[in-house]
Amino acid sequence: MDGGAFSLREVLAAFQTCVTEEREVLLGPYLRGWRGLVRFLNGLGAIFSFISKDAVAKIQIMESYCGGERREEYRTLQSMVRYELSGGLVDLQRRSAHPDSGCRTVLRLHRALRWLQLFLEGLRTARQDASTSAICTDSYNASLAAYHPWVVRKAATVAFCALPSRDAFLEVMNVGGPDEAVEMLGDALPHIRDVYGITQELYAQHHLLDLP
Ligand code: 1PZ
Repeated sequence: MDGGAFSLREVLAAFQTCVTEEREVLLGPYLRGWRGLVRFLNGLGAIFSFISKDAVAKIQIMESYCGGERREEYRTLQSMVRYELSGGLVDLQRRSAHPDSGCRTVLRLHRALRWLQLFLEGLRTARQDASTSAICTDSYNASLAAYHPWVVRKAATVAFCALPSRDAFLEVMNVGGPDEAVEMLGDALPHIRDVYGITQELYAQHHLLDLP
């Protein structure tokens, strides 16, 4: 598959398969979705590599839990939270004994998923001649930016300027023409929203939304 054209449709479909009938979030497809997003991001240019590097590092941490000795505990987000909290495996005040808990690592991806949701929604509903970098900046400022120090915000804003026009962006998504791409986003977004909502509620319930 490497190097071959791949479609953002399949990537986003992973977030649809995340949610079980019991409304649990499966970590396998969740991480596969992120892998695909990173691959897509890398295709947009080297300027985004500082972003994708951090995302990959987090995905790798989670993949090692999911493929490790305690993989059963990391089948779903819900089982992970239960396991890590009951085992005292989460640093709640400052990063010390468990700096890379699954809970804090997923929280970073979860916050980025909110950005993705806003960005894709913006892209979907914007006028044809809208600026992708403006949509991206707006969605970033309304979500992730709050958690980033000034330097990161600055670097991110500079990188966003390298984004192609809306039409070109819809094109590289590789789902057909602009109309088809917009339609696909309309189908995919409710599932992303759903995954985000379930995670947000789970984390709020367990007071995990501010993990260091
Ligand atoms: C299409 C344009 C892509 C824009 C992506 C928007 C996100 C910008 C985020 C820039 C920050 C990257 C630098 C790393 C920051 C880390 O400090 C934080 C917190 O982690 P900690 O330091 O606490 O361990 N990391 C994050 O916030 C995770 C960011 C993941 C971004 C994934 C973007 C995937 C994009 C998919 C594109 C379709």
